[in-house]
This record gives sequence, C-alpha cells and structure tokens, in this order.
Amino acid sequence: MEQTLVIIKPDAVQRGLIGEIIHRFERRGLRIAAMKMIQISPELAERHYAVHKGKPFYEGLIRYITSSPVVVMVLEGNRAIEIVRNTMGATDPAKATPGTIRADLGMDIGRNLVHGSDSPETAAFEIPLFFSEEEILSYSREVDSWIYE
Ligand code: IDP
Ligand code: MG
Repeated sequence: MEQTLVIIKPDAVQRGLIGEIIHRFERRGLRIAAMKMIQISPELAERHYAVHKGKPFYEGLIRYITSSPVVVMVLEGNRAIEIVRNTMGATDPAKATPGTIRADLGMDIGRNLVHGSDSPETAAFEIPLFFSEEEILSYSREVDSWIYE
C-alpha cells in the first residue's frame, strides 16, 4: 500500500483545526500509520522544502512552517498520495475546489493549512525526514474490507 507524508501546518494548529483535518482524512478511509506533534527546526524545514529554494516565497515558507508546532502523519492506503492531494485541494485556497480542506478552511496561498507529498518519489524522500522506521506502525483494520473491494 502507498504511504504519504501529511503535515498539519502551524496555521491549522493555531486555529484549532487539527481534529477537523484528521477527521477528513480518517473518514476517507486512510489508515494512520504514524503521527506526532513537533516544532520543525529551520534545518528540517530547509531539507523538506529544498525543492523550493530560490523561489520568491521560500524565506516566508521557512518562517511559516517553523513558526509554531505542527502535526506530522504518515497516511496509508491504495492511491493514498492522489487521494490525500485531492482531499487537500489546490495549493491556493482561492482556487481550490469547494469540499477540499484548503477551500473550506483557508483563504491565502501562504496559509494553506496542510501539506501532502506530491509523488511516490517525494513521499519516499519526505517520510524518513520526519519518522524512523520504528515509528511507522503496521496494523490491520477489520473495516478495510468495507473500504476496499
Ligand atoms: P503544495 O503544498 O500544494 O505541494 P507547492 O507548490 O509544493 O504546493 O508549495 C509548497 C508550499 O509553499 C505551499 O503549500 C505553500 O505553503 C507555499 N507556497 C507556494 N506558493 C506560494 C506563494 O506563491 N506564496 C506563498 N506561499 C507559497
Ligand atoms: Mg509540494
């Protein structure tokens, strides 16, 4: 099964939206394989967002993601990367489809509440930045036969 890294960003934590956001992913059927609350260091932020270095929003992005605690999770399921991205909505909340997290809860591209890996390669790079192998739990759920054919 596919795994993806999700970050509930500082704005969502400050606004009391941790539960709302986890709820949406849980209700879809994604399995939570790992979860913790941390404050991202500048070093970790720079590694995680290395692909954006040099872009006009980069400095602000590093300040934003390190500004307050976040909740990081590994979510698992068939096509989890695509399903998480579609549940989050477009990067800019103003352009996101209603019904998505970013559209329903956000206003500004620089305060867009949630991160999700954008490809299997990205997920494989991002997950070990935040979690050791022992922190990622394998367990089965009875409900899976009602989620998957
Ligand atoms: P994604 O999070 O939807 O994958 P990316 O293009 O990978 O979007 O950008 C990473 C993050 O950088 C965004 O989620 C957002 O927090 C921030 N970001 C991207 N573009 C802008 C911008 O134009 N202004 C401010 N922040 C931005
Ligand atoms: Mg991205």
